[in-house]
Amino acid sequence: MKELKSLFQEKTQHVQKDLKDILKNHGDLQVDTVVLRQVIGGMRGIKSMFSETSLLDPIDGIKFRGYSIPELRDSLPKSSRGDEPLPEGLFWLMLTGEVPSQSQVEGLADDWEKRSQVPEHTYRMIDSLPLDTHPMTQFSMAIASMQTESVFAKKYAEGISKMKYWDPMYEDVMNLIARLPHIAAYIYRRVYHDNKQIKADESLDWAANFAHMLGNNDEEFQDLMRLYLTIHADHEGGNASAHTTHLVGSTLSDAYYSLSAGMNALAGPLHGLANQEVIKFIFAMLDEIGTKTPTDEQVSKFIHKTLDEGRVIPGYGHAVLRQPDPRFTAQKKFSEKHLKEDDLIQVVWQLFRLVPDILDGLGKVKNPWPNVDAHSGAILVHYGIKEYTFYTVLFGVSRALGVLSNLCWARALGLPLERPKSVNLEWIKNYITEN
Ligand code: NMX
Ligand code: MLT
Repeated sequence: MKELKSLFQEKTQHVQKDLKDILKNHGDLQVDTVVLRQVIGGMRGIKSMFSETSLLDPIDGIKFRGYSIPELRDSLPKSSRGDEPLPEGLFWLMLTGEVPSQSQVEGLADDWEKRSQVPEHTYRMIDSLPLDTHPMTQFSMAIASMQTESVFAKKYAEGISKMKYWDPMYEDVMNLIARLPHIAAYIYRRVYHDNKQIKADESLDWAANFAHMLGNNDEEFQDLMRLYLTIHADHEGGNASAHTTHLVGSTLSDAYYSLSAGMNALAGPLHGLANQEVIKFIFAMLDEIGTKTPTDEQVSKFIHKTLDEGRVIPGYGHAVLRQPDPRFTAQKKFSEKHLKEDDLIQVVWQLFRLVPDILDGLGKVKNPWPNVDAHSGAILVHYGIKEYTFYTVLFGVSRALGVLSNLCWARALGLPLERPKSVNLEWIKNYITEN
């Protein structure tokens, strides 16, 4: 899409100039201090990365280019058949900083549709994997297998100037995003529906077509997918999937290698796999208690038992947030509108009433509130997507929008190889002695 590409280029030139001036005039300005607890404790809170697409506040939650989730729901273009924002619009916003018009998002959806042909060898590679291969493994491998198509890798091999890196990166990113729903739906239908594949419907927007290829043409489900794919897209630069994608990309690996790596980070239970863990936890609880409508006392007992076994309560806690996640709240609002009577949704809300006090009582959990993963599974079950080992793939299709727009920015701004310094125990002991 020429319009988006040239607008992106224009925007990057302004930011490039600002960064150059900032580095020249304020490059030595201190923005943070680092204590040993952070060196040993997962670098929590250290301001050390640059990412334009979104910013996370511990209390207010995520803002995409200054827009909170409720603001996005008001401002981004919508389908004529739904109330939720089109994820195409969020991608445009993250890439350019501007809210697109209706015709601009439609043009972007058309462009992705034109780029959506997945190479045959990728399907063959997926087909060669055992059916019980985790869908995230299939997804990550499928993404890596398409690296044969990388325009960036080809141009780099031909000796392209570093000033032009952004251009083939943009092409790779657009091609990849266009293909992801097709790969994800292929994996879903292969693993859970006897490989009965559903052809794309070119008349639909990106999210609705994905819903269609998964096998559900209910307009409410299509709208849920628009919301889902919008709210999971980005969570500033430091989260594990965004950071991994950025780190790998900083070596000038192309978008296929970088996203595949980012998806491997998302596949961990403390990160994106938590969405599958939440519904597993709820099903195990209901199974053990023997009812779909447990009492508060029964639920509390199960939560305590889980904690006593040395396990975490999935879907609760966060490395940055210190309030209920606005992405949880957005899903709760959707459910209040459409799914109020659903027993499983009621259990999600019951956990929301009970878990925070219990976690608070442990005296060590910094954020006892629900995160994005606490709600999504129960909604998906309602619309027939009961196969929870697939849930993180859905998260991944959305997360690609954020981490890949970041990759475009990184190449356009010429961001360097990321390479922090590590220290060993001897160094730490010497440092303590000296200080
Ligand atoms: N249940 C039980 N214990 C918890 C929880 C929880 N939900 N959250 C934090 N803690 C514990 C944590 O394990 C640690 O214990 P210890 O000192 O014994 O090692 C202690 O509380 C302090 O951890 P925090 O500083 O509060 O949390 P941290 O920043 O290290 O980790 C998470 C953040 C998200 C990894 C953590 O809250 C967690 O494990 N949550 C459950 C998994 C989850 O929902 N992950 C999804 C996050 C969102 N996403 O999609 O990525
Ligand atoms: C995310 O969406 O990436 C998670 O909430 C984790 C994080 O922000 O660290």
